[in-house]
Amino acid sequence: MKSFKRYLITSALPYANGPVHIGHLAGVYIPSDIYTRYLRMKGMDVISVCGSDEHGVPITIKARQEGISPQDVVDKYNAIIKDAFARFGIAFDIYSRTSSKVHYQTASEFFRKLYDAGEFIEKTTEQYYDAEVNQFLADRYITGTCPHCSNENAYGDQCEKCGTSLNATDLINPKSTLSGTKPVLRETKHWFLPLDKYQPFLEKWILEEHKEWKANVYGQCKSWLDQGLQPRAVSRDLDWGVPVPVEGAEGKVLYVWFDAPIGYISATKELTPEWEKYWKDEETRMIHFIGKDNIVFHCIVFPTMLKAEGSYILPENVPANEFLNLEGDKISTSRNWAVWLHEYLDEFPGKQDVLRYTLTANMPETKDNDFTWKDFQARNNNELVAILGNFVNRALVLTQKYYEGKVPAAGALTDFDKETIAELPRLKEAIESNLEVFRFREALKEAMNVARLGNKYLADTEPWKLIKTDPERVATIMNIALEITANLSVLFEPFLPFAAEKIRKMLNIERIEWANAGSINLIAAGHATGSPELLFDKIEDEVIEAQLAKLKATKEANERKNRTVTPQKANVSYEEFSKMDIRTGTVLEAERVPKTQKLLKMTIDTGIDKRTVVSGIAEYFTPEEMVGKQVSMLVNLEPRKIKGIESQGMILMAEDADGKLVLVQPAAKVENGSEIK
Ligand code: B3M
Ligand code: ZN
Repeated sequence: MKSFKRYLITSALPYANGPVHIGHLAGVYIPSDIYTRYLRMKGMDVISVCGSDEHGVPITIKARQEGISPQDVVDKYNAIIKDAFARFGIAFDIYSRTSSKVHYQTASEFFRKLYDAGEFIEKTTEQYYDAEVNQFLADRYITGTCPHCSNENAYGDQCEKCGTSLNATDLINPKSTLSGTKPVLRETKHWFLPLDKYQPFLEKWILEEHKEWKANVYGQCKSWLDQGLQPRAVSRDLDWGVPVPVEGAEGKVLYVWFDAPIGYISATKELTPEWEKYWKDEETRMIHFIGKDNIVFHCIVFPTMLKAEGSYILPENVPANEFLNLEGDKISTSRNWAVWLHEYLDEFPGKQDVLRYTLTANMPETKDNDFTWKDFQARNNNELVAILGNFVNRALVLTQKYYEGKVPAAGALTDFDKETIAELPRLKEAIESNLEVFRFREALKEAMNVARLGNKYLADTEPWKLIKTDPERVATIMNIALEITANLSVLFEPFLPFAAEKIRKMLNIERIEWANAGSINLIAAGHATGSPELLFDKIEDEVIEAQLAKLKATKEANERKNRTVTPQKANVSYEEFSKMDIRTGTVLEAERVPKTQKLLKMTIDTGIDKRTVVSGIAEYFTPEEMVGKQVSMLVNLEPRKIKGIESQGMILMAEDADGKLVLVQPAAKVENGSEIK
């Protein structure tokens, strides 16, 4: 085991093309926050850096959608994200942005150093180019037909229908989304990082030396390595990003996944002049908190960059979580299927810890997990209120009642007291050992067990019954109950910082170091506690129903949006239209055509004559329903044989996007044979 002097914690830089939602929180930011707070309480030298990822195609696409500049997009979302993190109490030492000057400089120098050392391969390849707008096209700017499933709206990098990842050149009928025209292939030069050259190094470093990484992370790395790494382009033809700092690279920028992780370095530089000790000293333990879709970049690409540069340390661990779903559905920014952090903070003021608690208890550590509002309510009411809040409240209220708020001195301890007290260091140790290996759910459970222990202690000792007969015993009980409360203020600090602070305020104590927790020597006898208040309050059904209604409205809006209307057909002249002879008629008889699902055979009084029509409407209308109905009918349609029956005309129907048929009828009864024009 290497020894470490300090920690550098990084959290994936959110793209500044939208706000942060609960999926981001559960995947990345709550884990990194718990871990950072824990290390700080242990008195470690630790810094936590983050910031907005402000480059890349997602930003330019958002700008196009909103009709504003990429700079406007990142300014807007950087502000929203930064503010929401601060209100939520995420303990970054710095929240920076990759559009900062320091970052441009840092990223350029980094590239330049690798370039000068001959680390890159220069390659000219053919890429799609939109001649109409004079621009090379990023994969996301090209759509076409998927060669695997024939989906006509596949992207140049992926078909979202069948999930296959594609090359833009695989698409059938490629189309530029910028101009709608067919893109042409054109030669362009780019710089490639030779990951293949670093394969042996990566195999040894990850597969042999980091077997302790989480199974999902290790597994993904292994599968990448097993497939064999290929050189990867680190530049793009785009007008948004850090310019490639070499001659002859006009119009080219660093690939966003090259510049973004360097953002961690830039942020550290901005934070402290001593940044190098966090990045270049082997005694620093660097930990990247990320989501599962970022694994390859943080475990393979960025470490290769750092290794090639030569003066940087590598991450010790890369704890990635899986994804969180919302009410059984994949969280999606474009479908607005999310609980947005900034909205939550507005709608649930003072309830940061309820969301922290729910998301930690459901953290998708080893598999995808689901957030539901009902579970949120249950966790609050049955756990935070009924267990943690209840215990803290009883301890403080009884102290107020019996001792005017002063901590009573303990007398002789019973065996039960001793057993209870002995649980404290054991639970503390269980929290620690889980946190050390990024098992946050388990750690939280153990913290909750401390509150359970307190509740059980009071329930079993029943001080409210003894106060009349044995006040001395009650003093000991309440002393221990208050010591457990003080322990809670320490042990919950990484998870529920707002509640921990409230407990400290109620106890009227300063923050206690982690090392001192687990004992019952945290508050002196005679110490005056503050006034008790409720730690958490119950969340009522109406509140949850309102959130569910909001989601339901989102779902309905999405469904409306998805209903597509068939585009208009080519124009016809009045001449052509007037050739069609459409009349009103009445159905006289109707029967199913035997051995078919859809066909009805009807006799219709057209006003001109009585004739037979076969129509594919049997799934929507029974023969009985049709008899007596007035219909609109194209009477001069060329007769044709359907299942051996000659059909002499066509009944007009309205058909919606789902294929549902509705009769087109005159609004009031008219004579059969009336012309419709
Ligand atoms: N912005 C991707 C993401 O949010 C990306 C992370 C960058 S970390 C250097 O999933
Ligand atoms: Zn497909």
